[in-house]
Amino acid sequence: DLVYIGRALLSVSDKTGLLDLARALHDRGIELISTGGTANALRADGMPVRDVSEITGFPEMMDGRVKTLHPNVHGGLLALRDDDEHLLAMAAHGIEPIDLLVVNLYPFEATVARGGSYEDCIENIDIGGPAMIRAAAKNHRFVNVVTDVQDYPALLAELDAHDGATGLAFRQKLALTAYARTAAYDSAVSGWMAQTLGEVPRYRSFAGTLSSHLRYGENPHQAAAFYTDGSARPGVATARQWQGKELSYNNINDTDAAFELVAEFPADDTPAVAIIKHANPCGVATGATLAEAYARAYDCDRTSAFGGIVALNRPLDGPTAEKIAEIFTEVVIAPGADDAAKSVFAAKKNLRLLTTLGLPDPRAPGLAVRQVSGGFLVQDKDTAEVPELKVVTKRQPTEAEMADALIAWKVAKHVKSNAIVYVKDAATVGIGAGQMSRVDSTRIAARKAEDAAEAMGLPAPLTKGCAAASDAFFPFADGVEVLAAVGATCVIQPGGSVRDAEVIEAADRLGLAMIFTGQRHFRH
Ligand code: 93A
Repeated sequence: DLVYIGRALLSVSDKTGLLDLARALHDRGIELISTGGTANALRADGMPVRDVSEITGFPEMMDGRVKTLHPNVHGGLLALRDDDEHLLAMAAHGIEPIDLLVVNLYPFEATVARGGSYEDCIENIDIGGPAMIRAAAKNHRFVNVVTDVQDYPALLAELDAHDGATGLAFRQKLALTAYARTAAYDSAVSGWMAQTLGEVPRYRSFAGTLSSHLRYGENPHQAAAFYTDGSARPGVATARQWQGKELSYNNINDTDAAFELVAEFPADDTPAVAIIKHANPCGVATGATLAEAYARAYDCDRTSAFGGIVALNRPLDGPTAEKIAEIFTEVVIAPGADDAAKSVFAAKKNLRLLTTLGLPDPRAPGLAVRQVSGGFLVQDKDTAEVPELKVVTKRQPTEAEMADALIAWKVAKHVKSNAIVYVKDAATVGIGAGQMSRVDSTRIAARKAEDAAEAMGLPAPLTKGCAAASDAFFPFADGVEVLAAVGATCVIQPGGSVRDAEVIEAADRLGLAMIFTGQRHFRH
């Protein structure tokens, strides 16, 4: 099953590593054929190369839309070398075999990521490249197909190992990568069109590029890998890691949750910090300085913050780094870090520091995908901003209550349902997450606030005079009664229950101010 390579067709948009590869192939006596730009690059380096137009007998035409779409190319890739009829057809039509295809495609994904125009994106849909890749991959019994710059060294190593030939297993692996590449490419194209047209496509697949093999998944017995979709969004997928061990599956998930939450607090506003544990926030706060914001977020739940993930809405500075370094923290992510911060962390070998080029836009559209048995659910990301606030009680919230309520509302959006969030003076003082009953979340959040008071040696309750957010409406008045009992004086919630009148009446009776957002933020 060894295949010796006599002729190679090279046609690449990304010319990284091209010259070294071509030189190595040429040195092995392999004849090179190329399309326009690739041929120019090779000739400029003094390499002999045949133009593909010489093979096809046609010039490259229509702005390059038709370069390689020709039987002399596709016959050379698809012909079975051990089939008499195929060999006769080759001889009859002057088709020369092509044993190696090296193609990388027009940069469609990158064009979308940099916000290219509609026409720009369309022009970057490669047709001839995928056609050749699929042909060569189908004929992997005889043909090698390389679609990734990353595989150039492996190809040369394989040729070295087999005296200038490749083995079947190697070609099969290349073919697998080739089909995965064209599938991801077309799914990027259809995904972009669906998004642009606002349509729900009949078929849905998701494009991703392997970023790394993870040591394991959510648990050690689960294999896992991280795929990135090529988006330019600042976040865990595009962050730079300065130090610390490799990120784990759970780290990546939690870091994403932390950064998306803190991005709700614009960088040019007040410094803000979010600490995440098991995908839920265990402390979120703003402060006069970043260090103060961190300290206040930490105070919400010191126990849970241990081994947590910290996200900041502005570049990490030295004083904040020193505070964070006082306890064991898994990951810190921020839109930058200064030298003082980096030197503080340098002593903490296991702490992972990630920096991004900014905060993600929480309003940017996107899709959220969830797998179920037999399929997957797709929905728009929850990008919603508070639309219209309506005070429904006799008492209006004070300015401070309103500010706290809005922070609580932002945080509640990032807490698993049922979510209850207490905020006092721009810091969470109790978070109740992921309960089956809303009243339970309310009680748990209150108990967390008691624990926090005890941990700091402060008199309870810290919830006295706080604003409380609920991610969904209160179906009964009992939830509001619990909130009043723990000392909340202002409540923000969607409203919309058939019993809203009872709920509002209870709030009025208990002297609470209540704000309706008209919008729910379930998160499961
Ligand atoms: O416009 S195309 O779809 N039409 C073609 O026939 C064709 N053949 C190769 N694009 C085509 N290609 C692509 O051109 C390759 O996939 C590669 O990305 C690019 C290389 O062009 P050049 O060698 O001129 O830089």
